Amino acid sequence: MSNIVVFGSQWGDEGKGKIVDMLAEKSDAIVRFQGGNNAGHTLVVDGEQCILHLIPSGVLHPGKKCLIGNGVVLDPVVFCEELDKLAAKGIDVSSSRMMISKKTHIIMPYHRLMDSARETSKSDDGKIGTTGRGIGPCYEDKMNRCGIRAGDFTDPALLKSKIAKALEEKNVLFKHLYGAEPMDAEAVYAEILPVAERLVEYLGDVSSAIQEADVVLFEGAQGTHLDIDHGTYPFVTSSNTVTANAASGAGCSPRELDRIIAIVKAYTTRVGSGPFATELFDADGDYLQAQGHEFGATTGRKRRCGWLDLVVLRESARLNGPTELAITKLDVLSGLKEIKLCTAYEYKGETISYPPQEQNGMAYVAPVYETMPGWDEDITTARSWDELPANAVAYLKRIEEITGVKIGIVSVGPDRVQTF
Ligand code: 2SA
Ligand code: GDP
Ligand code: MG
Repeated sequence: MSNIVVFGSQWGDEGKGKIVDMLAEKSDAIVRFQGGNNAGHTLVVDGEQCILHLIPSGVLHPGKKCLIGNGVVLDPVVFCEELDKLAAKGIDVSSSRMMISKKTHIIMPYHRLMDSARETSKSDDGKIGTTGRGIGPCYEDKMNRCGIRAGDFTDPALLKSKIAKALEEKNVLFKHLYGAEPMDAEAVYAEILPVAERLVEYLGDVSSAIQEADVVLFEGAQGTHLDIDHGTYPFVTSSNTVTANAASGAGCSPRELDRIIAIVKAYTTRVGSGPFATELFDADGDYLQAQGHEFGATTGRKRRCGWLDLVVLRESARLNGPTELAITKLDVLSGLKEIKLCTAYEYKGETISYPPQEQNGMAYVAPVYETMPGWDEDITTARSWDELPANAVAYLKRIEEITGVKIGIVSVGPDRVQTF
């Protein structure tokens, strides 16, 4: 059997969690390789909803290994809360199946404070609209080579000295630049120590665990256009969300990545700031938001909605090399008279097929649309292509045609079983 990578091909919230949960049944291990608890991955099984932020979306399948790779930034307090919530539902979250790489970087309270202080200090048009979870500041410390890693939890003296060192610099910024209260190193250490001690038993060598599993499912978070290099910079997250990072963020060779599944929402959403060419500000946009229940799974923010952008998908295909597409939320489009697809952009007097490369170029493109007829039927009980209305099939076929990638999975509702 071959390993699988699941990634978001738009701006996140494509329904990765649902598809990972579904594919986990036939996998041995599920591994997160980037991002942190900014992610909100929603699973629905027998009508019961479960939102995961850090723990891989395979956890509801007994016995599957759940791994946190080195490329993740982990808030240990949130991780413990998630363990406790799942345990209360009777799910095994013991260290016999859960593992955190010793190389995973740790989100500290001062990262969360830095995240919110920075956002508050920015003018409205400069705000990124982060989730406020401390993601960016934690990755900054990683790159600056002063981060705290999960492996440091085994050495309290080292942990204490790293906290003190980090705060020497950050407290100057808090006090003099952001007008925030400086943090006390002793208090931060005292807060983190019990959580650190609890997590020691979960630390391990994720690279080896991947080698030992027959089928590994790599679970991407956020989406390609939030990638730190390839996304709509600076309105992006602070990690590489593209599939190439599945290997380095989990600790294996790119040759281990076989089947690559692009998760594509049948329309487009974005949460947070940043350009969004096909965004709708009319009744159709409201319809997508309401029918799709488009609210952030972590922050509860209303998601911005718009038509499917195939320029965005073409770029995702180029960057990620998908072997197939998984189209989600097709059911949300039922009831629309006409559906639009953006096939190109007008930009600086030219028609272009890929997003502009210069910073914020996406803010100045005008979408070129194709219009297709919609359908009225409720498709949430469809379990094969044959059970879809002809117009829905035509819409899917057009997506295949323009992206040049075949559709392998179609999702017509939030529940695990609403898929074919
Ligand atoms: P951050 O917190 O530094 O990663 O924020 C930077 C940008 O990345 C966006 N971002 C996301 N976009 C979509 N979904 C995400 N997860 C949650 C969800 C979001 C929520 O599942 O709905 O609940 O609001 C996610 N995480 C980060 C973020 O909006 C910024 O634009
Ligand atoms: P992720 O971050 O990519 O895992 O996606 P989220 O969980 O943040 O958002 C996707 C939302 O759509 C969740 O509420 C899912 O339960 C829901 N969802 C997933 N697939 C479908 C689908 O095919 N149809 C409908 N109506 N909802 C879906
Ligand atoms: Mg999400």
